[in-house]
Amino acid sequence: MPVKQEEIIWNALDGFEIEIPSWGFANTGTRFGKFVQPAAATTTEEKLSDAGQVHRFTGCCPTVAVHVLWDFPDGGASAREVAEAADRHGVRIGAINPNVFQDQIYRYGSLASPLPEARRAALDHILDSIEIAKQTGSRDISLWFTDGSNYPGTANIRRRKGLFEEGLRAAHERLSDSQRLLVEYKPFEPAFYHTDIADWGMALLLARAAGPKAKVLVDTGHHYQAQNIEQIVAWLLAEDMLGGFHFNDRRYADDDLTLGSIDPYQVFRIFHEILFFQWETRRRPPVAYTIDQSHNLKPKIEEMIQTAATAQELFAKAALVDHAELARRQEARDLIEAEECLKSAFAVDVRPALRLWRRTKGLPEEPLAEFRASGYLERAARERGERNRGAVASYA
Ligand code: PSV
Ligand code: MN
Repeated sequence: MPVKQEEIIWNALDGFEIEIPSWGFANTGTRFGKFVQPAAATTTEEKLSDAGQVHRFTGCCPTVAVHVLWDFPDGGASAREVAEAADRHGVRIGAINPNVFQDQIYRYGSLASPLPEARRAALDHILDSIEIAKQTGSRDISLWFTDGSNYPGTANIRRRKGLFEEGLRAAHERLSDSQRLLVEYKPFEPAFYHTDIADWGMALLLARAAGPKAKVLVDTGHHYQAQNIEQIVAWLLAEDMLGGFHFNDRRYADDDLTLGSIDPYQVFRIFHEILFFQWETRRRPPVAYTIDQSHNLKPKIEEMIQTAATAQELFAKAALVDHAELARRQEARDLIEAEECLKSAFAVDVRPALRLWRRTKGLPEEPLAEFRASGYLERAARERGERNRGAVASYA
C-alpha cells in the first residue's frame, strides 16, 4: 500500500470513535421471544464491564450510551455511581436516553399524549435525564419517541405537533451550555398509522423549534426501503443540523443487523458525505457516531467488536476518496471518473493498515481472536449463567 494511503488511513483512525449501547449487552429478543445467552449482562455494572472489553480490544469505543430506565432503575445505582462503575471498566458514560415509552401512562403517547398527566410525566423524566447527564458529564440527551396512532381519525396530528414543540422547548431550556438534545425519527413501529416524528424533515422542524442546541439523530434503520440516507446526511450537514447517528444495518425494516452486514457501500457513502463536507468547509461538525444494535443470536461482545472494526474499515475507506479529484471530475461532468473516485476508494483493502495502526497503539492486531483467547466470555457465562437461566422458562 502506498505510504500516502497509509498515512490517510492512520489519520482517519486516530480521529474516529464510535459509542456503544449498554442495551447491546443484555438479553434482548424479538417480540416473539428471547433466546437467552448465558454470558449476557444482567446488571448495569456487567454491561459496563462488557463495554470495557470492547474498548480494550478495539481502542475506538471509549463511551457507552445508556437508557435511563434500563440502566438507572429506581432504587438502583445513582448517576454518579454508574459513572464511577464506567470508570472502573475503562469507559465513560455517553449519551443519555430517556425512556418515555414503556410505562402504562404512555399508552396514548408521551409529550404528545392527549392526557396532561402523561405529558407532565414525560417532560419530568426528560428533565431528570438532563440532570443525570450533568452528573455523568454527558453531552447528549438522545430522544426517541414512540408517539403516534394506529388508526386514521384517532389522533389530532396537528395538535400533537404543537405539543411536541412545546415539550421539546421546555426540555431545551434546561440544557447547560455544553449539552445537546438529539431528536431521532422513525417512520413506524410501534405506531402503525402515523408516527409523530416520522422522518428527518419532521425531526429537523422540531429540533429547530426546540432551540439551537437541538439537532437531528439519524438511525440508519429508520427509513423506508430505497431511501437515500446519504442525501439526508448531506442536507442535514448543509443545514448544520446533523447531531449524530445510530448505526445498524437492515434488510427489511428496523432489523438492527450488524453494521455493514447487508450494505457496506451505504455506510461508506454516509461517511463519505461527512468527510467531503469537512474537506470543503475545513470544519469538523460535532457528529456523534453510536451503534444501536442488540443481538439476539450472535454473541454480544464479539458482535460489538466486529461492528466497531467494520465501522473503522468503512470510515478509513471513505477517507481515501480523493476529494480534490472528485470535485474536479464533478465540475467537468466527468461522470465515470467521478463515480470511480468513490468506487476505487471503497475497493481498497484497508485491513493491513488497520492492523499496523493497532500494533502501534498497543492494541491487538486481531481484536476478535484476542478477545476469544482472553477467556472473558467463559468466565462471564460461569458467573452469570444461573441468573440468565432464571430469566426464561425453558433454557438449553
Ligand atoms: C428505537 O427503535 C431505537 O432505535 C431507539 O433509538 C431506542 O432508544 C433504541 O432503538 C433502543 O430500543
Ligand atoms: Mn435508534
